Amino acid sequence: MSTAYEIDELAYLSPRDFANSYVRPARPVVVRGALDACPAARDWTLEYLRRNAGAYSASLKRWIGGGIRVEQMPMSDYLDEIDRYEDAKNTGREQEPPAYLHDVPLTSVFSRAARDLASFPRDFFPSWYGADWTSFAQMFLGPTASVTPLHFDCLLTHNLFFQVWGRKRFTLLPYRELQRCYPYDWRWCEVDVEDPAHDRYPLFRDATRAVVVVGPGDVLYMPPGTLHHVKSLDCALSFNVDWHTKSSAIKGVLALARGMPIENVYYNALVALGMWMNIPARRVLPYYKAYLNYVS
Ligand SMILES: O=C(O)CCC(=O)C(=O)O
Ligand SMILES: [Fe+2]
Repeated sequence: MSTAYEIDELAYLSPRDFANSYVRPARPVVVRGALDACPAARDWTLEYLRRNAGAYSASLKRWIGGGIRVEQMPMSDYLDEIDRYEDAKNTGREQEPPAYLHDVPLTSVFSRAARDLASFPRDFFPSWYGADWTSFAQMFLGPTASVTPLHFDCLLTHNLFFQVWGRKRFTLLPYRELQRCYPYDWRWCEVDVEDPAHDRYPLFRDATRAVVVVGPGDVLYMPPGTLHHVKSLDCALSFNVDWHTKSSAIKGVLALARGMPIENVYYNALVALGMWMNIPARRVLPYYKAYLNYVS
């Protein structure tokens, strides 16, 4: 049987304890309500999106047969689709769910993200990111039951995941369990944690895993390589920051030898160069930006 993999849940965590007790030993952690004081937690509603980003061309994803299909749609139409789907669900009518607005640059949708998140302590991130950390954030908006299949983050970055509203259920496995999850295409896994088909994927039975539900205001930390499957329990808005330390950036370059795609290595090299040569994040960002729209 699988053995336990514990995730600490805290009501408060200082940046220093975060670095020493979680980042350094590569332990995941959830900080409940860490976003509560930020205007983003209150202001970033569906109505706000309709008013301020209705014309934004939303890049939506569906996972089909081991691949990803991307479609474009104006945000206002996407919000209509979500409304229709959630209404139908609430009255017991089943419909094909809308696709998932998945992993797009946060500031392209929330132009005032830096201001609306300014009260989140920026020293959760290495000082290199400074006040520019929101420019590295990626957002996720999807209907109830949206799923991101099991994977690890493709640059082997640290991940701080911010749940703005709605709930998501994360199933986490440490990187050492990768081979028990039947990986393909560098970062994806064949096994479906919700329906693991043990006869086809027998190694998964013994894989250590943890389940944690994040809700409004919660922040989840995942160390580099953490395998995660994410299921939205409600219509949900989230964002994350994939970030490096000096050490993970170097490891991210050396991962070329372990099969990391060359494009990923390039993005890691940019951050490594920036961090080790003291080139400010805002000067690296123009080159790194393509990663924020990179589907892999
Ligand atoms: O929220 C999701 O559906 C996926 C999140 C994720 O994969 C990430 O933050 O890296
Ligand atoms: Fe991820």
